[in-house]
Amino acid sequence: MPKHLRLISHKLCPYVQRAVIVAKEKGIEYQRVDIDLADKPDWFLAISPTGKVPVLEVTHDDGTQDILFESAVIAEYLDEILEDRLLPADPIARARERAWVEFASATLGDIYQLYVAQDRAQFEKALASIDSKLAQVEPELAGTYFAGGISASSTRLSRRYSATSTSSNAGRS
Ligand SMILES: N[C@@H](CCC(=O)N[C@@H](CS)C(=O)NCC(=O)O)C(=O)O
Repeated sequence: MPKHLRLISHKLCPYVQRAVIVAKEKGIEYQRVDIDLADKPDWFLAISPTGKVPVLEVTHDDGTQDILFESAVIAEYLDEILEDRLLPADPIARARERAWVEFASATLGDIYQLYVAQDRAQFEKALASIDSKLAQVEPELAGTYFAGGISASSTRLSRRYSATSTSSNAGRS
């Protein structure tokens, strides 16, 4: 085990949560530092190749440090430094799990597009992409609260976006 782990984070980032979940599940101690992504500190920009969180600063017993970035990589590293792996030992089973992690990354990316859509067409495009991804996982989740909740909230979000666009356009003409 390394001497110290520092997780550079943001309090709302779902990618950070991957690292947090693995660390908590395995009982790994770490220090969390939340930064302001709208005003990234210079020390963070100096160590982060992508400018994104999470970043994990690993301090070894001899005082040397390594910087890890990308949430899936950080999560796997945390899984590997203590026994009782979360990822399966069988190569095919492990490859499958990694593939679904990538799938989840793409889904989170689509959800982010909902927040930054500039117009209704972009918003609908992101929704369609999320729906097509959920359609692939929903058979396994059929009848659960999660599947129904997400579909219902997609519909509500779409309606809310229409209402917001209408009201924000009102008065401009
Ligand atoms: N592929 C990256 C995505 C991380 C990511 O998008 N983090 C967002 C916050 S949730 C971020 O740092 N955004 C800041 C920026 O893009 O400038 C990962 O899995 O770690």
